[in-house]
Amino acid sequence: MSPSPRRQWHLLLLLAATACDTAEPRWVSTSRDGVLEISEAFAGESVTGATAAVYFSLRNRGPVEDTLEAIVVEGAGSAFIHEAGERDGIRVMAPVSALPLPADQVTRLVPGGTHVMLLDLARRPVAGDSLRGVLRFRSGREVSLRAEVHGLTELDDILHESTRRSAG
Ligand SMILES: [Cu+2]
Repeated sequence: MSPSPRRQWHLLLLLAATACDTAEPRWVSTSRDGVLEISEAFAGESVTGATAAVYFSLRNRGPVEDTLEAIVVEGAGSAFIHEAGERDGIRVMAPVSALPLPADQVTRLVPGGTHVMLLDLARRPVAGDSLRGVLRFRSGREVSLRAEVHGLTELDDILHESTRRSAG
C-alpha cells in the first residue's frame, strides 16, 4: 500500500519550507584559510553610470586584527573605501586608505555608512547584474567578491532591513 495522503502532505510541506529557506541563497566567500569571510555583498544600481557603491559584511574569525587594503573589481577603473559622515550638517564621504577588521568580529558596510566606491565603470551596472572582484588584506589573504546589483527600491528595503538589524 502506498503512503497515506496525509503523510505525503507533510513531506510536501517540508520540501516547500526548505525551498523557501534557500530561495535566496546567502552567498558567502572565504579566504583560503577560512579566517576571513565575506557575505551579504550587494551594490547599488548606478544612477549616473560612472560610479557605484558596494556593501558587504566581513567576518574576521582570527585572533588578530587584519586590514582590508585593496579592492579590484572587474569593469571598474578603481575602487576606494569610503567612510560616510557629517560635516557642518552636510553628509560627506571621504576615502580612507584601509579598513581595520578587529579580531573575532563582523564589520558591516551598509548604505549610509562605510562602503566601497567604484569609479570609472566600463558600463552602467543595472539591477540583476553581478559585480565580481577580489579583496586583498594586509596579511596577504584574498577573498573573492560577488556583489549583486540591486535597484533603488530594493536598496531602500535593504537599508531599512539593516537599520532594523542594527537596532535589534
Ligand atoms: Cu562613496
